[in-house]
Amino acid sequence: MRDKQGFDRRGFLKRVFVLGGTLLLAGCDQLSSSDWFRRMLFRAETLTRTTQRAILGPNDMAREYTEADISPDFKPNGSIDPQDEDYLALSADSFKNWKLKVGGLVERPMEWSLADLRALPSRTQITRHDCVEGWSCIGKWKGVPLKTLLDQVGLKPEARYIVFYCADTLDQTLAGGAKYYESLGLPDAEHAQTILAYEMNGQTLPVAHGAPLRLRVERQLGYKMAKYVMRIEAVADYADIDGGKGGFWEDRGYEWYAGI
Ligand SMILES: Nc1nc2c(c(=O)[nH]1)N[C@H]1C(S)=C(S)[C@@H](COP(=O)(O)O)O[C@H]1N2
Ligand SMILES: [Mo]
Repeated sequence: MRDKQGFDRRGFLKRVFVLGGTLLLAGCDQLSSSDWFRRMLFRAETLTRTTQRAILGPNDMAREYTEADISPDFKPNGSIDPQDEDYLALSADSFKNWKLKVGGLVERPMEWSLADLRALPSRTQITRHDCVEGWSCIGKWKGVPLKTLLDQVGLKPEARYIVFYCADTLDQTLAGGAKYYESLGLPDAEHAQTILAYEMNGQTLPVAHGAPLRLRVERQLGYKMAKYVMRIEAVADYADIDGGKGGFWEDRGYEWYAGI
């Protein structure tokens, strides 16, 4: 982003945050007479992690914690016991007949059973989950990086978003029977910490937390992390899916990009 004078503010802010106070102080005398710099300084004080993350770029990693930090009771939220018929049929035999379908704008649509997914290289991460409702819990997640699957199916050049279709109807009255779904842009979909988790805290993923498979996208809020994932689709646009805003909660007013 360049302003009228051609000054690259985003690049400047990035260096300020990367190098810390040194650059800020060094540049201060020359720049403090400029109006926008005073505004920027004011904003810098109130900058949230949201903005810092956005400034630091798509490959910035979310903080990872140690075993000792794991929350003794990780709060399950939203759907915690889906009663949808298809889901009950699959959970009845421990998801042996469940398959993750990946299609849409891909070269080779594919399906994976849980055993297939477990046989792929995995990533384990201890991260903090922040819910928009104002609580956080730290948990350990093991799963397959989403990028591994996307590489296998081969995204077509038109693919811009990855959509996750879930098994659950969150609330019949609230949602009018709509199933939960979510979507990510490619930078978050391909991020190293974006995994499809089948284990939580060393155990098979419990139903309350999204069995058999749930998304972890560590630099965004909890509602982006689709649980009970059945199908994944690469699309050019999500405007024609359900309410058109890219997710169950987005269709009900939440931000599509829920950066933290
Ligand atoms: N399919 C589905 N995914 C979902 C939800 C849901 O209701 N259904 N709730 C979301 C919200 S708001 C949060 S905070 C997290 C909760 O994950 P947890 O149950 O593991 O705490 O799941 C997210 N993913
Ligand atoms: Mo949430």
